[in-house]
Amino acid sequence: MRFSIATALLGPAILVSGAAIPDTPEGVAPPVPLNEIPKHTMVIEPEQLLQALVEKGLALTNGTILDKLIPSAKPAASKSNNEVNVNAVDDEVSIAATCNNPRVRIEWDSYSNDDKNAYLNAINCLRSRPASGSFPPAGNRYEDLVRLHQQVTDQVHDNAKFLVWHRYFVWVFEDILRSECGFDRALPWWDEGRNTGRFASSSVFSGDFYGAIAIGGQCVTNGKFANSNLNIGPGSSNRVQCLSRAGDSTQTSKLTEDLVRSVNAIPNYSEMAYYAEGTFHAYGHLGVGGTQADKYASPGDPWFWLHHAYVDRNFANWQGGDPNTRLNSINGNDKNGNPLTLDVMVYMNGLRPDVRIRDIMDVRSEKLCYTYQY
Ligand SMILES: *[C@@H]1O[C@H](CO)[C@@H](O)[C@H](O)[C@H]1NC(C)=O
Ligand SMILES: *[C@@H]1O[C@H](CO)[C@@H](O)[C@H](O)[C@H]1NC(C)=O
Ligand SMILES: [Cu+2]
Repeated sequence: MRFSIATALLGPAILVSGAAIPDTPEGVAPPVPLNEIPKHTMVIEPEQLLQALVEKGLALTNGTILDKLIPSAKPAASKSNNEVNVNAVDDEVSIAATCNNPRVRIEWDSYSNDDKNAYLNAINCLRSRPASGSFPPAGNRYEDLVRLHQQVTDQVHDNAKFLVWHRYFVWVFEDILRSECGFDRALPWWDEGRNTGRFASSSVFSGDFYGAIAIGGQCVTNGKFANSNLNIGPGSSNRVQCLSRAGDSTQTSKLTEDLVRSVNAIPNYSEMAYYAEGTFHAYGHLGVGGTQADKYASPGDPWFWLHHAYVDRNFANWQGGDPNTRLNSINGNDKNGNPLTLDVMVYMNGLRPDVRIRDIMDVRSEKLCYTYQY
């Protein structure tokens, strides 16, 4: 298997032509130079995914999934209009204990401006709260989460625990946002495949919300998180640095709806998880770049949660393709080569109670109790 580490390392820092790089304002630490950021290196090119699918007999042609390939990759046959009812509790799924009224995570474009502002303000609320003291050198409550991610990065990346750990991590973030900053709305996710190659012109990266993306590794100086100092990272080290980005549309151009459908056409959990991590997951991190490309400290850029909710939504959709099997079994190994089972623990290092994988396989479980708009 050929990993395009070169692409990851040499990925160009694309600047919007003509845009001046703003000086770092007083009190804002300089960005981590791009070549000092320990980036996500598990990167699988779309061509490699295609090749793997051909080898597995899940052949694709012309970049589009053939319907005949995998029945389970298609929407459930009974949903004949194939539009998912936002409020529907899927009564075909009678397996795990299901909650009666799951929260529906809403796609960014369906999320009102009022919701967007409330959500980003709630994140800033967490960033203004004191750290717990259990995750030094976190400088605020939000950074407790960043530090936790940094602590466990090697356990929960590059192996089959990746999807389940991050599922629970996003849920814990949401739970903290609700309980400590009064956030009482739906959690958003962003349909990145629908924005392939044009992240820079989306409202997400506008001055109203997350701020600019195509700034060549410089500090983010507009939007809700302008001129932020971060205390966690780069990598597994810690020093004060600004929130930075280095948008790279060559990465985000690879992140298409077809690509996600292709990954989700793989019936084997650990193989699907491997390609999910190395393709759309990696392209999103590297495509936003700067802080977000840091494998350890990427939650320092709050865009992380939109991205990982999207990764989780793709996982949930994959599970929905064959719920009887995919909500009730797991395979693959942890970092040490031990097989994952439904009884394996998912750790939050005290931020929230640890859970077993079985508690979080179904997003509609009593524990999690959410679903996705589509
Ligand atoms: C590509 O594949 C799709 C799905 O099978 C098919 O509908 C479409 O006609 C194909 N396009 C070409 C140019 O062959
Ligand atoms: C799933 O894929 C893994 C990795 O390729 C393999 O070891 C395992 O046997 C597969 N499981 C099934 C049920 O095919
Ligand atoms: Cu991660």
